Amino acid sequence: MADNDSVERVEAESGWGVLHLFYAVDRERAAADPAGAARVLDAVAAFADAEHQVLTFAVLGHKADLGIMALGPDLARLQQLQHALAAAPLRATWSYVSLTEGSEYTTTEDDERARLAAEDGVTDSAEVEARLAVWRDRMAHYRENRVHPRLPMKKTICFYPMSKRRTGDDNWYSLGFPERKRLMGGHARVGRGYAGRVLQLITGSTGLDDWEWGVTLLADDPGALKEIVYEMRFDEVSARYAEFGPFVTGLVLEPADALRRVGLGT
Ligand code: 76R
Repeated sequence: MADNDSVERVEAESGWGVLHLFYAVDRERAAADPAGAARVLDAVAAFADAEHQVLTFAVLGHKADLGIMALGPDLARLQQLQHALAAAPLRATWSYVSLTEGSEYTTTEDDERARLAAEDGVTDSAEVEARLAVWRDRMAHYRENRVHPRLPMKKTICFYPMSKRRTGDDNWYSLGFPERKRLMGGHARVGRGYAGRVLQLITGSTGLDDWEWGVTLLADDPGALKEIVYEMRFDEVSARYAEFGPFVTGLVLEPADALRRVGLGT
């Protein structure tokens, strides 16, 4: 990837590109290619910079051996990473393309003002303003993390794609905005119960890949991955309106460690 800079950047006006890549190690090619691991490490190192990030993981189960989640503003750089990896002794088993996004259901200032009055009994205008200033700061940070994430190293990762249902009476897209927003409020409440235990990155893929979102969950405790998905199944947004693709789970490791664990490199 030495010619990174010679390729024209391709960026979305809003949102970063996210590529989930899944590979099986090609044992025959790996045995014949002592530089196999170095090819992967070089490709990953050439991709990563202050904005472009890669998480590597050893996959549990037979859907893949190695998982690579790459994200950053430049889709051309993502494609270059994918292309560089094609030279390694790996066989692609699956991939997923999405973009980071803000949410149309995020709490607005008016929502928060109403909540302050209803739940916290705060109506004095000076205090409302002070509370809103803190809230604005937190939300700006939250939105920034969602659209321009820098993912932390957690021990385990789970990735799956999902869509909202569009059948019969259960058509998410024929609901009005206030109803969707109300339902998403319940979803967010369940999610907030996992603050600090599960980090989620929801990336949009409508028009880009086979499902509507990619869901990436990171947690030190693999049990938390199971717990959050289970609890969400009871929430109406998931119980009634969600459809899910395949789930892949892995152990997040530094790239060289991940490669060793899957039998590439020493
Ligand atoms: O305002 C906000 O951005 C926070 C509220 C919020 C939104 C809008 C939120 C909170 N999510 C939002 C949107 Mn979510 N989320 C999932 C899954 O397995 C399943 O059943 C569903 C997969 C999980 C585990 C999860 C976790 N969320 C979305 C959307 C887009 C919907 C749309 O635009 O129509 C999807 C597809 C989706 C799916 N969600 C949270 C979580 C968690 C843990 C939170 C709390 C985050 C926090 O407040 O820190």
